[in-house]
Amino acid sequence: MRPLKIFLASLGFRRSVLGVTPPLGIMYIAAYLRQKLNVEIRIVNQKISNMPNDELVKQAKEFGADVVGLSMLTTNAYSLPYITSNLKVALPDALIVIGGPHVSALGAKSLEDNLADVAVPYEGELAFEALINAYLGGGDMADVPGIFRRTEDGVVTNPGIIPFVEDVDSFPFPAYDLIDLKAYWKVNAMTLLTHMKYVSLFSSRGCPFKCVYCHRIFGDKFRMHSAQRVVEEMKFCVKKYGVDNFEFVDDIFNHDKKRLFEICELIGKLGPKVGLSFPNGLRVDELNESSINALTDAGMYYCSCPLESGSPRIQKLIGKNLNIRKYLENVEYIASKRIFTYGFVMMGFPTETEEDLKQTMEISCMSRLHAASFYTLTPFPNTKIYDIALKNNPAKLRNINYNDNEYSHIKFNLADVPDEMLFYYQRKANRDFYMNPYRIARILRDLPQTQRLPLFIPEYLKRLSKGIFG
Ligand code: B12
Ligand code: SF4
Repeated sequence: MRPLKIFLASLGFRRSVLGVTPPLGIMYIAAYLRQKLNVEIRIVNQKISNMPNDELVKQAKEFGADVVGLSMLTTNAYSLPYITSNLKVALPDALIVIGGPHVSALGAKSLEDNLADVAVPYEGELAFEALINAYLGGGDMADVPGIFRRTEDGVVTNPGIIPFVEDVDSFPFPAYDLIDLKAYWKVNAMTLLTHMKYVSLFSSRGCPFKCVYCHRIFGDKFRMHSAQRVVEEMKFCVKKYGVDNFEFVDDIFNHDKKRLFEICELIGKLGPKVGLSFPNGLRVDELNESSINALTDAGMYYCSCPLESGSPRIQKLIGKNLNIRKYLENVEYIASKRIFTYGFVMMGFPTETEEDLKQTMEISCMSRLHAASFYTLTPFPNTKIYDIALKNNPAKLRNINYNDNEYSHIKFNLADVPDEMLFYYQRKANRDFYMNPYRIARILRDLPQTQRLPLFIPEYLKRLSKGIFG
């Protein structure tokens, strides 16, 4: 029997300096499906070449796809209506499945403005397998729990929830062979560095914390790849692709302290020296000097340090409950090792006052962070912060447009201060934070690829002028 042809695409366009990472979600799904079923899979990441939508549809048709799986963030979902209606013309018999963070956020609504047949929220491997078995006649799509289906009577939500896989080591390595890894080495990675032979690793799934702005796509139970498995994957990438850099994009890599030390020890035995970066995935107040030493010895050179808010009241409100004193101490210690530290800060939380904004700015400026981004809170559906905003101020949610939004350009304001004040504090934070000769000297000393700094000046100027020109 000929293999079932599955075309998997990650949607969206690359804009400005934003990074493009290998599409791990569909790479994991591809590896899993080909282990379980007789399938031939092609992967396309629209962002890597800014492939036009028509070209994407053409490639799916040329491939002769029986099933098309589309993956996307909410900010990238705006092309779904166009892509799915053209796929329906090009491949009238193909099953179109959508998944990824957007479906986890919007649920059944993700099928409303487009022609996809099925939508899968949360972890995708088991559900996709069950769907394909049903498509091939070995079951009924109505029996796959927790998915959304288009039927003659409209969109139906199947009862139950898709189970999360407990033993994540049972997943094969993501399908590196189905992407052109070298293409990712020519564009900015999530660290915004480039020209590194790197891969992204997602070494654990799920997070037990309860930040109100977060989806927790992988549930609230921390499920981790074993240290052996993580380093085995690294070894595989080193040997097969000549990789010498690893970007961890976990939700909370350091949640299991024992595993952190084991991974670092095993990396030490890997042979060639590798670089480690954490553009995501470290909860800084859960680190201590010995874990920081272990990560540094293992090769860490870049570490993002999410603060979100410097106001203890807001920390409580958003459920992050960061220990700010410990955060500052740890940032200082990490930075003292000349590891580039990058702070993530958010402004515009519901009920946030001028006093809270000032506190956030002061904590950021007094920290030893090398760099920081002062973002605007964006409430995504299916998060608690969205429900809070809906209750406190529904009018503010009415005009939200997620399309193509990215980081600094977002202008929502759910705080208790006028827009002018919120944007004023974002501009001031950007000014006061960076206009510090010691910080500038440390950036120049510790940032890998300092020669690329001029590329970020336009972005910085946009941030410095946010709200001034409308
Ligand atoms: C790497 C990353 C990025 C990268 C690239 C992401 C990408 N794929 O394009 C960069 C740096 C560019 C980025 C940017 C942003 N990001 Co980001 N990012 C991540 C991060 C840290 C890891 C992604 C990853 O590789 N996960 C691992 C893989 C295995 O998971 P996955 O892709 O979700 O896939 C699984 C399921 O979703 C599902 N699945 C996925 N695709 C499909 C397809 C089908 C057909 C099926 C059936 C199932 C399925 O199965 C997969 C395996 O189980 C996640 C956090 C997280 N926990 O995932 C946030 C996350 C995806 N980002 C998020 C956000 C908000 C953003 C920004 C919008 C931030 C901002 N305000 O500017 C920007 C987007 C800007 C833009 N315009 O594009 C949110 C998404 C929310 C949403 N509703 O879309 C997340 C979930 C963080 C969070 N906890 O809220 N991000
Ligand atoms: S620590 Fe990170 S992944 Fe966990 S709930 Fe908070 S934002 Fe989400």
